[in-house]
Amino acid sequence: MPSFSREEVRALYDQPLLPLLDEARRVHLSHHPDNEVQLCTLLSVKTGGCPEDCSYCPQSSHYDTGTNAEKMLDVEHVIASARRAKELGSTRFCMGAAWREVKDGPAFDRVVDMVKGVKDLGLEACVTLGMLDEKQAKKLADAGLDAYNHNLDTSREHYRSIIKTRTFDDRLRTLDNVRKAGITVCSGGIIGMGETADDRCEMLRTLANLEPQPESVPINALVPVEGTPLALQKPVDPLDLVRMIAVARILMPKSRVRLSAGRSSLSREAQMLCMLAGANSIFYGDKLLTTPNPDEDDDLALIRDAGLQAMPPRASAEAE
Ligand code: SAM
Ligand code: DTB
Ligand code: SF4
Repeated sequence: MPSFSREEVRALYDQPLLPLLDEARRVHLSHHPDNEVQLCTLLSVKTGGCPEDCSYCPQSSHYDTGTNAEKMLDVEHVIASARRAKELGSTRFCMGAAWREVKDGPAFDRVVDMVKGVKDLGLEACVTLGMLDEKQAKKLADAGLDAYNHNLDTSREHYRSIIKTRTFDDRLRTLDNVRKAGITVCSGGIIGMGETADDRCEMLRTLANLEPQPESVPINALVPVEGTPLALQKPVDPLDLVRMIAVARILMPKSRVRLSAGRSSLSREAQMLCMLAGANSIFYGDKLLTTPNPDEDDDLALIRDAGLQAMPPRASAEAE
């Protein structure tokens, strides 16, 4: 099992971009020769009013962002959205709730029903609901859930300046509960939050040293949202995103690396470089959870022009 050192990861990250891309591409092609990009659709099933204070998040009740607490969606609405996503070509449906943690009761039971409904459509199902204990994870696994998204977001050190209401260890504990329940792990992070290159490397190192490694690694570029403490952050250099994806690809050869939030401010060229660096999934559909995402048609054109193809539904029944 890999156990990467700080120095090893930093040495990878510090390579000049083209040799780094060569290596990432080589690793990518030897583990993912199919040239496929998985399309995943996100839906916020419970928006806003979150008690956590994540500095990047429009859904935190600590900040005045214009995103307010809404009622939880009903199961029928969610299944109708999932059906639409499937018709448009998505093979994975990810449902998000602005919760600090899962609490047993009717709201959680409703999520369980949503998962069952999404699975009945033959889609992969992923949820992101905040912290979770082992019993709750087991309940989701029994409903057929394929993956649980819970991002580390940044390095252990930088974490405390981004989020004060929970710890990095809380995060790792939930990932452990998810893993023990037999659900695949989706965990990644965000760049553009004032972190250093060391923070970026440490985040990737923590993910890559998990045993087993996460099956899914979303790499987000901060979407700056007015009202959040990070609203005025300098936009990330797209080549930093490329670099981050390349290092993730090399450290986690088998994982699906997802080019996640932030694509609306990237050129087609930058997105293609991300795919060259090893990204083999995007969020598809004109909305992420609360912020915009590129139009479906533009994304299909991008994939076609890159000579790639959308992953067909065949693998959708099995977990990534
Ligand atoms: N409340 C749950 C949690 O925090 O795990 C689930 C929902 S939360 C919105 C899921 C992830 O979205 C966060 O971990 C973060 O990585 C990402 N995210 C939230 N706001 C973002 C933003 N403005 N830009 C980029 N990524 C963001
Ligand atoms: C992830 O890493 N990115 C997605 C998904 N996992 C849940 C969420 C991005 C959210 C971007 C801000 C918003 O739309 O609210
Ligand atoms: Fe809440 Fe998740 Fe947003 Fe943090 S990232 S404020 S936990 S919804």
